[in-house]
Amino acid sequence: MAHPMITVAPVGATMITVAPTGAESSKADAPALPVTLDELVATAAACETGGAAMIHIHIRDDAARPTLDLGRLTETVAAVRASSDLIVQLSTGGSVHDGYDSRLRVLDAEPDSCSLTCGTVNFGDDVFMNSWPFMVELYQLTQQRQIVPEFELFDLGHVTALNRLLDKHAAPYGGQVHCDLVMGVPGGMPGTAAALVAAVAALPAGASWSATGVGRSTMPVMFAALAGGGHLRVGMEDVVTWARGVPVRDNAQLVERAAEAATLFQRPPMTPDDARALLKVKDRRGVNA
Ligand code: KMH
Ligand code: ZN
Repeated sequence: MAHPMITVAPVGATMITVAPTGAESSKADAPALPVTLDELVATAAACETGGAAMIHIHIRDDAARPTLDLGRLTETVAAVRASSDLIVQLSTGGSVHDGYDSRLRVLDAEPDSCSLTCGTVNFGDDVFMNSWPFMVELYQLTQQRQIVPEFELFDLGHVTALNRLLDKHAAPYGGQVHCDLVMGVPGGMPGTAAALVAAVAALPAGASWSATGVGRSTMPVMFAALAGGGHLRVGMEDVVTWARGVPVRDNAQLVERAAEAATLFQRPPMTPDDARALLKVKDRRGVNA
């Protein structure tokens, strides 16, 4: 019989999502940032080996600037799908400078999953715009196209907006509500265990969730997420510093650290196939092959 003072640790495996590029860091400041298709494909393979199950993709143009060019996005989805088993998630957030129309068009590239941010948030000196009508339009498009949305939650109010979206516009494609808490953005919720607990408590019943902490909140958020039974997102979109004054070697290094932490926590990395089953992803492997 278990000792009454010993609480049961969260069980099951940990889904690790890698967000390798983002739209904010420059190649000049972070040379290990994958910005070409070849770099992204190599990153996907290395991160899958390291324990990732999903990749959250932003792409860059020939000058390494963020772009939502549909041709490039389509080519990227096909290349990553052909060279890895990772769930391919495209960002519909883009950069703070991208308009709603080009963000909606991302779905034409037919990813397995896409991000869907549940509200506007101050983003450093900028504003990341996500009006209610835009959220609804994007959500309905994911339902029509059978793409699994990942609800990006930068603030506690975004959790309220997510619940409103589900109440008014039914379940997502596949039926599983999956969220990602993006914490520590200047303007959003802080990357602390207390904020994570508050956000998780407000999630819809049955939702699965991961969390990522931007910058120096990466470690506290990782361990708080493991302790709370959540999944992990890591990658150079969110952090480019390994330790004080030490740049990240590459994305695989961040995935390997997350895999090590999850394994230590008795919740080892989930395979891409198990993550597909969890998120109810439509199997598009073979499409565009
Ligand atoms: N680059 C940020 C402004 C997403 O990918 O959906 C938005 C972002 C969220 O990264
Ligand atoms: Zn992103």
